Amino acid sequence: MRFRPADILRRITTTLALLALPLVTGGWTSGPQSTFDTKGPVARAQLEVFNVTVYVTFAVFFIVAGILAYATIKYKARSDSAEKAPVPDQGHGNPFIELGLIGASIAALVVIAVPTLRAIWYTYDVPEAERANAYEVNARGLQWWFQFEYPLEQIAGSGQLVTGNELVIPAGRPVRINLRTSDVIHSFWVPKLGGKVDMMPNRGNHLWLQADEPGYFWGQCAEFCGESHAVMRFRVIALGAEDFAAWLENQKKPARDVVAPAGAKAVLASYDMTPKKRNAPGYTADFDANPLAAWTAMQFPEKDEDAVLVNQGRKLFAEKNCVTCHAVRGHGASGVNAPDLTHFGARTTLAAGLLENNKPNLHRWIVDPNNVKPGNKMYMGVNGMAGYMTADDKGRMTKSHIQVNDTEARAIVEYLHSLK
Ligand code: HEC
Ligand SMILES: [Cu+2]
Repeated sequence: MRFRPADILRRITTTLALLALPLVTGGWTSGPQSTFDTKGPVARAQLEVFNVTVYVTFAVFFIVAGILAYATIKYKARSDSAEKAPVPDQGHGNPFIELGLIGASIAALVVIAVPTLRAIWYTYDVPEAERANAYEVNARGLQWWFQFEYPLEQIAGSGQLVTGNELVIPAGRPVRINLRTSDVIHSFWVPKLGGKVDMMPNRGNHLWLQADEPGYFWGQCAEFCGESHAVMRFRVIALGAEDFAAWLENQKKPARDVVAPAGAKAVLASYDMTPKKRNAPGYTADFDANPLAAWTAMQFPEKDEDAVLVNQGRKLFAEKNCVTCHAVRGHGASGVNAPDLTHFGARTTLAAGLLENNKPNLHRWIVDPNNVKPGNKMYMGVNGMAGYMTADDKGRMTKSHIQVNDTEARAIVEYLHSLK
């Protein structure tokens, strides 16, 4: 088979054009999990290491590919007789070229090593000078969701503040995150802010990150940890100093009580159950356009809250055994195997960042969690607590333990959304 130089050139340009396509269209540089769109110093340090490595390896690639292309075209056999000609005398290498190549390789590695080592030290822990200003939280991985503990925020009678799946941090301050796991290895990663560091059994890892400004960021478990690994997500919400203090104050309060006026009747709230599909399943356009504003709006009780329904839901939450796994501080629920729901109504996502926390999505989750997130522990049971399914006497997951019908789900949704 013979290639003409024009053919080779066409192939090379097509390949390069294909590789460059995501760059041109912004496919690599935007999106909620892009590491190119950095929003904090740790992520920037990591991007810098990536860039330096890319520049050096691209330079090596173009030099080698250029020499190869030059030799291929220039010394190509252009006729049948040239093709059959004997191989010319082979040289034995030139010591200057060989030493030069060794030297150049070492130089290239040094160019990569210097910023790499600097970044390893910088990203390992909060810099000495800023330690006094740092905030500290613990992040714990569980199949397949995240728990966040605030050791600096103690609540009388119930220990430290605990939340799930949404980590709220102060913007403009370094945050040291102690990484723990309750089961297998997970990994903590917030692409725009920093990561990833593994959460290892019996080993205390940590990392730090900082958000330049208030914002809403996506996080993701980055270590394969079982069936729902790919949808083990979380969010980081960075707030200005005042907003952060206000958020903490509200979180430390027990769950909100909603009192129904005497004689009030429930109006069955109706909502469209069609799943909304945009960038991520269940996300609405409003939410995508400004997630931080959507988050802020969720901190306040809903205007059309149905007090009677809320209280029916509160009763059902206990009757359906949701309390065996979930805690709702102040409402008699103190389960420890699942996300704390004390202020669940103020979170923007559900099922570990998988879906927007709106009523139709929450409804789907409560009626049939396995349909939303296959294999999850709310459905399968966890630590000996029966979930929606429970084992029969032969250990098979067959009997359905918790069943929630549509009417009941509407009440539970109203209750959970009242928990601001
Ligand atoms: C066997 C323990 C168990 C029981 C019982 C249980 N859950 Fe859960 N629940 C979980 C676990 C585990 C998760 C996290 C699932 C995931 O994201 O993988 C969860 C997640 C949730 C979430 C989403 C929380 C978040 O921050 O993403 C809601 C809401 C919820 N459960 C409501 C309920 C309701 C209502 C009931 C009762 C009808 C109930 N759960 C019963 C274990 C349980
Ligand atoms: Cu994981």
